[in-house]
Formats: sequence, structure tokens, C-alpha cells
Amino acid sequence: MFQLRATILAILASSSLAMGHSCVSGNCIALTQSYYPPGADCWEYKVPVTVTSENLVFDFPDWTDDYALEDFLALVTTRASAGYPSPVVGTKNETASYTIAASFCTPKVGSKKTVILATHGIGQPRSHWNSAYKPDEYNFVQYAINNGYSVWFYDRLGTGESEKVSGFTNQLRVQKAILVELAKLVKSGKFTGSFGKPDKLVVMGFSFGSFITHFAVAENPTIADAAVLTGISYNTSAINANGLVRSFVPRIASLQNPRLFGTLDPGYLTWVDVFSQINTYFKYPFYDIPTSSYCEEYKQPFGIGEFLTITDGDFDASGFTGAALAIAGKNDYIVCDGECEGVYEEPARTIWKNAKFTPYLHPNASHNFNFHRNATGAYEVITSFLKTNGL
Ligand SMILES: *[C@@H]1O[C@H](CO)[C@@H](O)[C@H](O)[C@H]1NC(C)=O
Ligand SMILES: *[C@@H]1O[C@H](CO)[C@@H](O)[C@H](O)[C@H]1NC(C)=O
Ligand SMILES: *[C@@H]1O[C@H](CO)[C@@H](O)[C@H](O)[C@H]1NC(C)=O
Ligand SMILES: CC(=O)N[C@H]1CO[C@H](CO)[C@@H](O)[C@@H]1O
Repeated sequence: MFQLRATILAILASSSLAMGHSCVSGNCIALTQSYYPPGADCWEYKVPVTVTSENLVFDFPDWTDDYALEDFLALVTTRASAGYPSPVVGTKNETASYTIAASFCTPKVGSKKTVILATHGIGQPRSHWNSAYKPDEYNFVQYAINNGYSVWFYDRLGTGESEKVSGFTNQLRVQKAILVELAKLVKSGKFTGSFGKPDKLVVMGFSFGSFITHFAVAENPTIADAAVLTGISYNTSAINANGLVRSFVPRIASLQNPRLFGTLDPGYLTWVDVFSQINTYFKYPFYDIPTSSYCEEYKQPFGIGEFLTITDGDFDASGFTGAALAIAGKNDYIVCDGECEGVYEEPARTIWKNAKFTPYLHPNASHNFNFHRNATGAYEVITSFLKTNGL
């Protein structure tokens, strides 16, 4: 009996090692993410950050039902918007503290000293990088780990297990300030388990997370050695903003799914159904239906303030002299209105004029290429880019 108990304890101990650790100020708790790559040691953290930013002050008609939301969306996306007051009424300097939920994974063997700090987009939270579904096909963290890279990935403010704020005030500027703070913490070797200080830091994003990452690096060129921007484009003439809002078909998240989103205020929206996500994020026939269902099941809402501030910043990144990769699905619906060929190089090269800049169009995929069939093809482009640039 005693022997059996000891054996069970030993198995539990070794399996918890295999799954990694989760420690908050020295106290270790159960891991929250449903999957971690088997070749990695992983840790979870609740990271306190205090940031100051000059934020946009909005004046939305603070809707509480979908009728009022639809009226607002119809007004701002049609000819009727002429004369409609801008929802931005000023700016305000604000200092605030938040708790950010994060994971850090490093290869069990053969680790380089480069850490990739990843910021997800609108849709999946940090699991965007760490798919529990068919990880061999979709999991970026696992692919990076197998190539010797360590990955630090977090739930953005208002998503997943990070602190929640109002969807009427959450916005890019706050999240940019948070990313700058996180980059400093990771570079100084905080919240990196037994890995310590990285030699090199790569900041990486997807979609809204790429715009956050872009502006963070453009304004603070020394926070990272390289930038990898997925699901981004800089040619705003190829963005069809009204068409996008219409095909997102937003609904108040807490009303759509009270069980999952009931604690979020009505400033948090989500697309109406899986087909609306497919319309905007996927390209037929280059994805599998169960994969798009997985993405729908694990989606997170977005704040209206985030949606309206996706491109809120000065794009000029001429102060950055490291390596930068901008990569999008060739058929990206969101940032290229369905076809990136011919509009991807400019103004991207001008914006990154002093960087070692690579633009890349990944074939047979729309916006969310991490969940299309050939995702690992794109991951190979990303890790090769890093290797080529000595990272
Ligand atoms: C916010 O602070 C910056 C830096 O101190 C200052 O330049 C700016 O005018 C301030 N903005 C507002 C709205 O007070
Ligand atoms: C967008 O791409 C087109 C085609 O290359 C180009 O003519 C246009 O100048 C680009 N827009 C900007 C803002 O650079
Ligand atoms: C898979 O992705 C890679 C990298 O973008 C590309 O070179 C290759 O042609 C793609 N294969 C298919 C079948 O789309
Ligand atoms: C099956 C299919 O349509 N594959 C396409 C993938 O992308 C390449 C490059 O654009 C095309 O040549 C293939 O036809």
C-alpha cells in the first residue's frame, strides 16, 4: 500500500514536471492551459504591470442591447455617417496597474538564447500560438520549440485569464504600453523560469497584436532585436473598413454567450457565428471544418475601443535597424481585402527603411494562417527568417 502510494506520487511528480510549472510569487499552482508541447518546459505567470499612456477618450452611445449596437454600426459605416460626431473626443494621460496572464516555454534540450514574445490578435487568446487541437499541424510554440526557440506568450488585456477592463475604453495605446513593459521584464530575465536572461528578444504579433507590436517597436526601437508581424499589411488603400465591419457582423458578446462572456460589459463584441469568422479569417478550401469550429469554440470577444484603434499610431519605423518580417496569407481578407499580391511591398519597405526587412505572402491562406492546412509552411518561413538573421 505504502509502496503504491509512493509510486503514484512519483508519477504525479514526474507528470507535473513534464507539464511544466505555474508559480505566482513563489507559490506554484495548477496549470491553466490545456496543452503544452511535450518537448518544452513551461511556466505560467500572473504578471503585474503598471503603465502610463496618453489614451483616447471615447464617447460612444453606450449601448446595452444589440438594437442600439446595430444602429451605431450602421451609422458609422454608411453615407449616413457624414456629420456623425467622431467617437473620439480627446486624449487623457492615465496610469494604471493590470495583471497579465502569460506562459513561457523553452526547449527541454538544445535551447538557443532567443525568446519570442508573442501578442495574439482578435479571436483566439494566447492559445492562438499554442493550439491544443492537432498541435503537430497548428501549434506555433511547438514548432518554435522544435527549432530551439523559446516563446513567451500572454493573454492581452481583457482576454483569457488577464484582467478585464471595459470594452468601451480598452484600446491599442494601453496595450502598446503593456507590451513595452513586458518586453523589458522578459529581457531582464523576469518570468522566464530557469531560463534566465535571453541574449536576443523577438517581438511577434498576429493581426491587432501585430499592429500593437509594430507601434511598440516603431516608438521604442531598442526593445527588441527583431520583429515578426503576422497577419499585417501597411497598404491602407487595400483595407475595406466598412466591408470589414459588415462581414464581422458584431454582436454584444455577453448576450450571445452569457455562460462564457457574461462578466464582460456590452462594449465587448464578437462576430455573430462561425461563418462570419470563416468569411473574415479563412480561405476556402484551404482549411478543415473542425479546425474552424475549434477556433469558434475558443474565441474571445474584442472591445469596440480596440476595434476602432487597430491602426492608431505613427507607422514610421525608421528608427529600427534590426530584422523585420511582415507575413500575411496571400488571400488575407482583413488586411488586403482578399488579395495581397501587388499591394504588399509598399508602403511597407518605406516604413521599415532602415531595417533588414522581408515582406512575405504565404500562399493558399487568408488572415488566420496559423489555422489553415499549411500553417507549418508559414512557421518554417518565420524560423528560417530568424536563423538567417542570426537569431
Ligand atoms: C500627456 O503627457 C505628455 C507628456 O508629459 C504631454 O506631452 C501631453 O500633453 C499630455 N497629454 C494630455 C492630454 O494631458
Ligand atoms: C498600395 O499599393 C499600390 C500598388 O502597389 C500602390 O500604388 C500604392 O501607392 C500603395 N499605397 C501606399 C499608401 O503606399
Ligand atoms: C506551404 O507554405 C510554404 C511557405 O509559404 C510554401 O512555400 C508552399 O508552397 C506551401 N504549400 C502549399 C501546398 O500551399
Ligand atoms: C490547391 C491550390 O490551389 N494550390 C495553390 C497554392 O498556391 C499556389 C501559389 O499561389 C498556387 O499555384 C496553387 O495552385
